[in-house]
Amino acid sequence: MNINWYPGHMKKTKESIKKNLSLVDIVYELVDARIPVSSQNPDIDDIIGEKPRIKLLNKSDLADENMNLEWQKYFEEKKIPSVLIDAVHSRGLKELQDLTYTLTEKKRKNLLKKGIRKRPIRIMILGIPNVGKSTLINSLSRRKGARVGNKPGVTKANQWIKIKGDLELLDTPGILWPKFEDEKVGLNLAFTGAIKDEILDIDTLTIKLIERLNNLYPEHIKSRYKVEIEGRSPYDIIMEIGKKRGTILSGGEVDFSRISSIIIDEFRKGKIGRITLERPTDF
Ligand SMILES: Nc1nc2c(ncn2[C@@H]2O[C@H](COP(=O)(O)OP(=O)(O)O)[C@@H](O)[C@H]2O)c(=O)[nH]1
Ligand SMILES: [Mg+2]
Repeated sequence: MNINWYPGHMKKTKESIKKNLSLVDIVYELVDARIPVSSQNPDIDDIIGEKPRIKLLNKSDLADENMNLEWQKYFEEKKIPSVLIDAVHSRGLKELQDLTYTLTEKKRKNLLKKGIRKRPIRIMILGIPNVGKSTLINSLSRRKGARVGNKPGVTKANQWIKIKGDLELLDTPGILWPKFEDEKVGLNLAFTGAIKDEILDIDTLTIKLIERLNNLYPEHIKSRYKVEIEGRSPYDIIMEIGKKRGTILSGGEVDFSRISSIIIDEFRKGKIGRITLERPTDF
């Protein structure tokens, strides 16, 4: 990850997030809909505590539509409200706002009862790197981008962005670490591009990806690359794709690394199809 996580840093991060949490009424916890478990922080429940929370299954445009629904069911059973969103294309944001109002209704009423003047409902975003936090902040603040307290001389510490009605968003998201000691998690983060080609060389990563897709979405591979996959090793499949695509070295051999980066890139862009790498039934 581009952030160097070490125990001291993690402790500090946790503390500063907890401080910010005390300022908000509700948390938007962002995960990647293609890998909802691998893209979450292992200590998230402890960090959020009793604060109302919405699990945002972001990049849902890249994930398998059936699996999106399965994951929502899974979180519903765990009493965690969730919304499918696509931060790039601003999809799911209306539903998110409605749910935010619903989940903060009690708080709103309590404030009124105590005679506290109407104040905005405050939100903060939490998530691991590359899960889409900045993109979401931009989408949410696009129309009503006016910043509160963003004047010269006003401390930069906490800036609130008005998003809609009486909703305000903390402009700095809480950046958390994934469960990076887990090899499976590392692979999932590498496949989806959350970790940029740091843990494995691209050739091995692509072999592992094809192996995974052969099990989960064989039809996607066949229809994207028009290759036979039955009885073939991932290595052979990649070689075959290389031949078809003409990624050939001057000696006539397939340029394995080049075709590997093409395949990984196409996967990350959703060109192989909508794919979810984790299944609720495995958890
Ligand atoms: N397809 C798709 N891409 C997304 C979505 N949200 C974010 N991204 C992309 O994911 C990458 C990381 O997003 P960014 O907002 O920088 O992540 P951050 O590190 O959490 O702030 C960028 O290339 C975004 O364009 C989404 O909902 N769908
Ligand atoms: Mg960011």
